[in-house]
Amino acid sequence: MSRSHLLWLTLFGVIVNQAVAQNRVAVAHLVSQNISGSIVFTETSNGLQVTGAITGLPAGNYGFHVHELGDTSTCDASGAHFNPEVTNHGGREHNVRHVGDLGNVVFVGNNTAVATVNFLDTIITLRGRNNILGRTLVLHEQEDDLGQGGHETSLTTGNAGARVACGVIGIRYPAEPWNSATTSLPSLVIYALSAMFVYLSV
Ligand SMILES: *[C@@H]1O[C@H](CO)[C@@H](O)[C@H](O)[C@H]1NC(C)=O
Ligand SMILES: *[C@@H]1O[C@H](CO)[C@@H](O)[C@H](O)[C@H]1NC(C)=O
Ligand SMILES: [Cu+2]
Repeated sequence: MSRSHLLWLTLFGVIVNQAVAQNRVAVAHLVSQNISGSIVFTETSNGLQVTGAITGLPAGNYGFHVHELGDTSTCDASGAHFNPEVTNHGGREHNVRHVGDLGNVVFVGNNTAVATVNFLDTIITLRGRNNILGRTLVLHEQEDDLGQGGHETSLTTGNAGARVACGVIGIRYPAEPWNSATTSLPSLVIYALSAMFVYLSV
């Protein structure tokens, strides 16, 4: 086999590898004395779809963020907002926001209020620099003012108050390693075959 064949084979392997890279899914469970909820993060071609439901708070708006550490020994142990670009706090749809700023969840209902969560976010990811895997999803006791409340903590936390529930964001799918940008079993097979051809040809 010639070197140009090898080059094409390797290129083919890389392209197929990209094509078969699976969409990743992560999950976080928010549990405390009165609160119960599960939030799922699903990769799509347009961003990360965030879906789920939370119960246990009165109707209203409550701050909802990804915090930087995966330590939930207490919700305070999860550190500050995930903010790799070191910006001011903002709303989910603002140009200036922490990566972890997901705005508010809205609880609706009189006796048993429920927050239904369903939005697409183009900033948080499950790979690369803004990967939220292993960090913590936090629900606050107050509304996030999205940086616009004029309070001394508006530009750092949105003045959202204490943390009432939190959960580490973990792998739901696939079970195979997430360490490479494009992991999947078929891609590993293709790389192994490419390497074998290179070995046999030299
Ligand atoms: C849970 O709800 C009960 C009843 O409303 C309340 O008394 C209690 O303080 C709540 N617990 C927490 C941690 O908010
Ligand atoms: C809450 O109760 C009020 C009055 O009882 C009613 O008009 C309203 O529709 C209820 N809201 C929800 C979300 O159930
Ligand atoms: Cu927060």
